[in-house]
Amino acid sequence: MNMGKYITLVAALFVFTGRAEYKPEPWNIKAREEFAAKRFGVFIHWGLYANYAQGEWYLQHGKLDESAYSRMMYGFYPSRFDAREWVRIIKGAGAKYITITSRHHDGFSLWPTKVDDGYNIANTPFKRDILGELASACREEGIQLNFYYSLMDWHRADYPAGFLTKTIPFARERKPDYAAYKRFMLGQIAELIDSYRPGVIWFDGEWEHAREIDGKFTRTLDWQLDSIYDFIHERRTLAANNNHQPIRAREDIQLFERDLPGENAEGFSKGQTVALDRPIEQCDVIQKNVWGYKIGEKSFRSAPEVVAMVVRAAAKDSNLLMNIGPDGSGQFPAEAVSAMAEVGRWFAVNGESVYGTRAGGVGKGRQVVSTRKGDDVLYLHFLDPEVDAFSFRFSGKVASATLLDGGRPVDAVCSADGTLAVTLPEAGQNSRFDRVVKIRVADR
Ligand code: FHN
Repeated sequence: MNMGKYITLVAALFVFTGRAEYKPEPWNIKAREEFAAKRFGVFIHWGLYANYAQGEWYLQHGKLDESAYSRMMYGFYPSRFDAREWVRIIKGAGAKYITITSRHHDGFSLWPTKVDDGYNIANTPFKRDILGELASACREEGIQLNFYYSLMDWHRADYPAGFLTKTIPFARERKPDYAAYKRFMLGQIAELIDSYRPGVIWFDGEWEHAREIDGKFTRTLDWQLDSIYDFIHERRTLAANNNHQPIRAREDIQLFERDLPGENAEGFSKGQTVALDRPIEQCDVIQKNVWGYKIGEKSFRSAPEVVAMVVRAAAKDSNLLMNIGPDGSGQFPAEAVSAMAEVGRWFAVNGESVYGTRAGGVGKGRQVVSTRKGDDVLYLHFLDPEVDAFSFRFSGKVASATLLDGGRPVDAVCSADGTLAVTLPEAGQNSRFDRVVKIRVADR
């Protein structure tokens, strides 16, 4: 479209809707691209709930009284918290960024915020600025830090309680006032951005006021999200929203909770069409079924499972954000630490087949998937230890085909009918893990 036509179109839209069509700025597009290239991040759900060790929803699931739950602030002392150690483990796993709950639904803030009623880390016996320490450690190690931020709040009286928040026994008088609550959120977001320079503000909880009621999609609160997103963008930070809805113009990253983009296996992504013009991120849990640490949950994902999840996500043009819930002492569960170390060993050898790649476009269900770098390199990921061969339609010429781990040549035979048949050499010792074949495509 030439510039004249574009200006006319924008002007027409402005007259028609009263506002100009949103157009991301160049910094914003660049930040999106850099985010997408990272492909693997670690989510951290941590707050007062870690002390109860019953998952991050314990206040609501445990049918607790909010005033009783929040007293844990006076007993929060994670004596083993060491931001550098967290970052060492995460970086060692091959992850390129961290997204931590600055404030989850329970409303407790992990930094010494000046704009709340005192429900934050500064008033615990621990006192230390957790986000500040983590931000410094991330900066030292070149890891991006992002902040999860809950829109829904189970603690503040001015938050207009939706269907879930209403179920929580609340000792004070509720005085819903969205204007006041929004001012509070913007004050916190400005603090977070100015103090710690995150890459992304990652929202959650909008869904308490946007959901199906009697078969009809209904909004029970106007969150005024566009103005919140503009506020974040003015500060050169990306905005994302885990709202389980189709993406909006101002949202920089499309989020899928526990579902691969376009699949709705967990039922969170009904009606969420896949955005083709935005980075995508799938989040999931390493300690199964919970985000915040739960002492009785013994089931953890293994390293090959985590690798397969990252790879399957990358093969769908998506990042994977794998969650770890530290315990009340401030440490990651031992099972997660050992799995992540193994994941890191896989990434040290095979990382190039994930970082900075795009969807490869060929594959066989969940067993074989692919990623690519431009038109020159295709990576075939053999995720099922039982599958050692794969054929697909291929119009180019193969310059070389090798196993990424060790560099052994791989049989890659082109047929006259335009099929490329790839057969792995004998399965290596590493076959619990994704085996990657790197195919270099010859110049035409
Ligand atoms: O309710 C939260 C849950 O605790 C967790 O934070 C996840 C992460 O994606 N999001 C919500 C559920 O959609």
